Amino acid sequence: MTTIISDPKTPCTDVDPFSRDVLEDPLPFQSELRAAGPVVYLNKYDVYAMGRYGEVQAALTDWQTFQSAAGVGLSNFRKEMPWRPPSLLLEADPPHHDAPRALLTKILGPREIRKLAESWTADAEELVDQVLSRGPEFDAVADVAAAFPLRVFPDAVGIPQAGRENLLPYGDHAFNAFGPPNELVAKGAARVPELSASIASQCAREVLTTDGFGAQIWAAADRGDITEAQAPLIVRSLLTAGVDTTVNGLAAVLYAFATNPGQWARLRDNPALSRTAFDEAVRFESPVQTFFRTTTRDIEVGGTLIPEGRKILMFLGSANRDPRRWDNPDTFDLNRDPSGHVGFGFGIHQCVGQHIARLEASTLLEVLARRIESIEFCGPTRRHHNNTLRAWQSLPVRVKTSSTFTRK
Ligand code: OVM
Repeated sequence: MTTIISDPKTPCTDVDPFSRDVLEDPLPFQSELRAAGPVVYLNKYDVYAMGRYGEVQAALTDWQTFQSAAGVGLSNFRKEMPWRPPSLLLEADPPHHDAPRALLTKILGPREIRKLAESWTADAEELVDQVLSRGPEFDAVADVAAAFPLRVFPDAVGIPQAGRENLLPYGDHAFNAFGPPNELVAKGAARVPELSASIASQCAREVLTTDGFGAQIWAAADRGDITEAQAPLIVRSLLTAGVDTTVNGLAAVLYAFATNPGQWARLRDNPALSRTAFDEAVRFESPVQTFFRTTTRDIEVGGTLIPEGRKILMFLGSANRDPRRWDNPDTFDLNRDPSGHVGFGFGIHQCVGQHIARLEASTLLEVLARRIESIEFCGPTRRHHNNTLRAWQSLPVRVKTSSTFTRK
């Protein structure tokens, strides 16, 4: 260990939060992290970490001190070449961040996207009917949580059919690449040239439909709100951030309901709870577990002096289960007000697609709640390991369909 920690009072740990053990079940480590102190040093990576809600939320709010422009992964853009051109949103700060952010805030705003609700409900009905017509057993990940976003989101962006099979693998690698260069990253590296080329080709003006989010981004370039060079990278942000995240958000809420039948009954009684349910699942499971920030100056946090230019790992998932902030944090509870969770981040970088994610979730959940009386697992559930995502590989379920729902 060559790094000298400037503050010897800072607790440290040799545990690797990106190890297979911790990825399989991060909760015990996160509990120890919160107990150890507001700031903990991760010896293996020579970085700091925060796991308590208060400090995580405050640091995400203070973008001037905790910048994103040096990269939100472990690797520092100032020292190492990034694996792809940096995102103009995620990996930028004001003033560069402003125009792309303002554009997506408008295009993906709650009012703008309301017109999608009707067709997404019809899509959800068709998908769910199709799945149920094959019998009461299916995989809630492949058949529903992945199938639904892949059915509605690429169309909403306006990308061609060809290459859509690359969206999930590309996102999986992008989220792995925020972590350390471990075997998960190595496994994805071979396909980077192919996947990057495929995604880049889907961001070009010529291939996009005239009525999607992609076309709206290019129209902003025509108006001069953004540059022509920025447009394809902003489309790329939608394709990177908008698929694996929603797939795992939907998987999270389906898992939560399968393990909490009483909560499913509550949703069926009151489908208007679908949005609360989704946000509670995002809090409970935190599909995006972590992001790094980099200090722009020396900053003291909870008695630890973090020097300028250091990486800090923000544990969103840990903050979302911090008992200092949440009553019974390990309970999935539709009675709770989950707002304030940091599962979408917090501050100027807070997920700009969150209204899209909620619309996907609410349209799907409302259809499922009408058609399905009960959900239970009928086989072993399997996690998918990713350096950043808390993900599911497989959730085999058996459902009982509603007696009020009859097929024609
Ligand atoms: C982006 C991007 C990529 C991954 C995640 C994300 C959660 C954004 O390319 O802008 O936000």
